[in-house]
Amino acid sequence: MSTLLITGGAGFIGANFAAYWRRSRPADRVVILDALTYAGNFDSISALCDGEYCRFVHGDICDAAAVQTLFQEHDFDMVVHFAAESHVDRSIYASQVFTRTNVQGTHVLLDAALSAWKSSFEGRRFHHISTDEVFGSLAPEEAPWTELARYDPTSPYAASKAASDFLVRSYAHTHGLPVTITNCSNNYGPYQFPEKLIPLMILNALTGQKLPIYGDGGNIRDWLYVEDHCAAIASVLDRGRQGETYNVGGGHQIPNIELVGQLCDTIGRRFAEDEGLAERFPDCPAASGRTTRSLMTFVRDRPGHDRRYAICADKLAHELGFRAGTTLADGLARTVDWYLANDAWWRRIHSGAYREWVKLHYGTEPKRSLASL
Ligand code: NAD
Ligand code: TDX
Repeated sequence: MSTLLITGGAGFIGANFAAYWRRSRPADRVVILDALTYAGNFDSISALCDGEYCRFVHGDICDAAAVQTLFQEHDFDMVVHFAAESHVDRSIYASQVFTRTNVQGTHVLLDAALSAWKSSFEGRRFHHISTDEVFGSLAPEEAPWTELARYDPTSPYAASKAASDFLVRSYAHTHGLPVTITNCSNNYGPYQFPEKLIPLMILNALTGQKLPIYGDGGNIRDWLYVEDHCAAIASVLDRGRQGETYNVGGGHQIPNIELVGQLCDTIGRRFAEDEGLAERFPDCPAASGRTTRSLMTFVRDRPGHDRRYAICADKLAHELGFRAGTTLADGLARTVDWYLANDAWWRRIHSGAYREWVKLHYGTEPKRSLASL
C-alpha cells in the first residue's frame, strides 16, 4: 500500500489520473493538493474524495510552509506532480504566473520531498509531468522527438516547463532525489477545461459558436487520449528507472483543421443517431440537419505558434512495454460522448474566465455564457 501526493489533481489530467489510480489501486491512499485556479474544478474529483482513501487539500504548491506541513502530516511514498499553469495562449498574454507556479512551485515541492525523505530514499519517487513543448517545433520532414532531443522551448509556458524539468533533474543529480519525468504530447478526453482546442471546439459546436482555427489550420499536434497517458504514468511509477525521462505520445499526428473537421463529423453522427440531442442543443447546426463544419472560421494566428509536435515513444514501449492504444477516432468519439453526457459539468464552469478568453480572441462576447446555458 502506498501514499501518493497528486498535485494539480483537480485539473484535467490530474483528475483523470486520480480516478485511474483509485480504480486500479484501491488500497492506496491519495492526497490531492490543488489551488483551484480557473482551471481547477472540484466537481471533477468530488466523487473520489471519500476523506479516507482520497483526501482533497486546497492549497498552493508555492506555499512552502503549507507544503512542508503536508509532507509532515503524510508519509508520502510518491509525488505525482501535475500542478501547473498549462495554457500556451495565456502564457503569451500574462506569463509571470507561469514562472511562479511552474518553476517556483516545482522548486518548493522538490525541497519538501528532499527534506521529508532525506533519511532514506528507499521506496520514494518524485514524478514530474512535463510536455513535448520543451523541444520547440518540428519541420514537416523531421523525425519525432526522442528523449535525447535538444530543449528549445518557444513560448513562455514551454520555457517555464523546461526550467522545471531542469530543476527536477538537478535535484536527482545533486541530491540523489529519486525522480522520473514524462514528456507527453497533447492530451484530450473528459474533464478538460474548454480553453484547449478539443473541448473548446466541442462546446462551441454544441452552442452554435464559431470554431476558431488559428492561422492556416496546418499546425500539427500528436494527440494522446488521457487514459492512455494515465496508464503510461502508472507504468513509469511501477517500472521506470530512477533519474530517467520517458516520452509519452499518442502516435496520432494530424493538422488542426482536419482534427476539427473530424470532431464536427463525430458530432453530426451523434445528432443523427439521437433525436434528443437537437432538443438539448438547439443552437448546434446539427440540430437542424446542417453540418457543424459550417462554424469553422480562420482567425488570427497565435504569436510564435509552433508548427508541429511529434513524439517518439519507443523508449517507453521497449523498456516498459507500454504503448498508447486508443485510436484517434475512438478517443474523439469517447470525448464527444463525455461532453454530451456531462453538460452539467461544463455548464457549471465559471463563465467569467471563459468569457474573458473568448473576448480576447474574437473581440466579442460569446452568444451566451456557458454558465447561463
Ligand atoms: P490544467 O490546467 O487542466 O490543470 C492544472 C491544475 O493545477 C488545476 O487544477 C489548477 O488548479 C492546479 N494549479 C495551478 N496552479 C496551482 C498552484 N499554484 N498550486 C496548486 N495547484 C495549482 O492542466 P492539465 O492539462 O491537466 O496539465 C497537467 C500537467 O500536464 C501540467 O503540468 C502540464 O504542463 C502537463 N501537460 C499537459 C498537456 C495537455 O495536453 N493538457 C500536455 C503535456 C503536458
Ligand atoms: O481556439 C483554438 N484554435 C486553434 O487553432 C485553440 C485553443 C487552439 N488552436 C490550435 C493551437 C494549437 O496548434 O490548436 C492546437 C492545440 O492548441 P492547445 O489546445 O492550446 O494546445 P497546445 O498549444 O498544443 O498545448 C497543449 O499541449 C502541450 C497543452 O495546452 C499544453 O499544456 C501541453 O503542454
